[in-house]
Amino acid sequence: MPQTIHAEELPELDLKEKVIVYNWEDYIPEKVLKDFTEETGIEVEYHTYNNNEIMYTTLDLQNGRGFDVIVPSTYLVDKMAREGLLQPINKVKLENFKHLDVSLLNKPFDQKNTYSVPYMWGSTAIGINKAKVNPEEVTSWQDLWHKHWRNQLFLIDDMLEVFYIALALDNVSLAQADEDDIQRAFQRLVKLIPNVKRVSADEPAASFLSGEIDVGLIWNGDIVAAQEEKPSLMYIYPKEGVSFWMDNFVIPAQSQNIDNAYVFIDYMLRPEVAIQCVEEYAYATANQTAKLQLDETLRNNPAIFPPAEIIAQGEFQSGIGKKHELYQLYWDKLKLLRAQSK
Ligand code: SPD
Repeated sequence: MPQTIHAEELPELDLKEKVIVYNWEDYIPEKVLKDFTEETGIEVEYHTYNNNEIMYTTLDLQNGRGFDVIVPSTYLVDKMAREGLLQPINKVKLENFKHLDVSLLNKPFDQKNTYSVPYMWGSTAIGINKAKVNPEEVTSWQDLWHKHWRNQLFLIDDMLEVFYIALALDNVSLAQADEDDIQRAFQRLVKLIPNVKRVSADEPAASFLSGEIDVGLIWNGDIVAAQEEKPSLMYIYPKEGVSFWMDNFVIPAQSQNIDNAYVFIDYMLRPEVAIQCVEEYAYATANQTAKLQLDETLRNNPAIFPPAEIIAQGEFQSGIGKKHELYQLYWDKLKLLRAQSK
């Protein structure tokens, strides 16, 4: 649903300028958007998605038009840049670019950050309700296939994350996988279907909070943020490793409010703003200055900022080139099979 900070909510301001932002759901606090408008006089027309492919399809249907700032994950930055959907970032216009963690810059999906500015990053692993599930029962991705979990699992509706877990069991990375590997992963995932109760990316922690789900594949921030309401929720890194992703600000080639897009991105790069985003959503910020100023409980939380050995063991997602279509093909087949099995 579009969420707009309307001029009537800020009666003192004469808003002539706007920026149209298309972002993941629950990823920028409303207060940040309001403060931005109050300070800059730029109205934010805010739209959300909860899946990279939905975002891409929406942009495609609109012939690349309609948005000034989007926040795709790694492999979508690569795809969108290759397809000419993005415009190069003029870093001179981003005074706060200097706050970014250099270890998160110049990644293979956008080697010189020509098109993208890191925002937040995270992992996808196993969430459990330890009041109902013994953490010892889910130490490997393989454990999710156990018949004990029949019709009980949650899966995040995120194609690559789901393929990652099946590929990891064959010790194959998302980047290396060829068609045979993807097909084998698909076959494995077909066998997981009887255990799957819900597939969603819409408020992923909601079914854990309601008690409908006690175990599943989920993004770290969503489960960590939900711990405040339900402390028995826990995030587990399986022994085979996990996939890491990063969501990044980009400016579409067809943006109509380019200057305002820069003002918006630079505002989001302010350390004090980045801190508010981590505090609200429990994802790791790419902003090193902000990270150093974070409350220790957040900075030292291994589910938010994973220890080096967990990072080394996992796979940081990158471009997947033409394999995107292949993953999509098998993902659609899986969804169809699941629908038929219900
Ligand atoms: N609620 C915001 C979640 C953002 C998650 N982005 C994850 C992308 C992983 N492919």
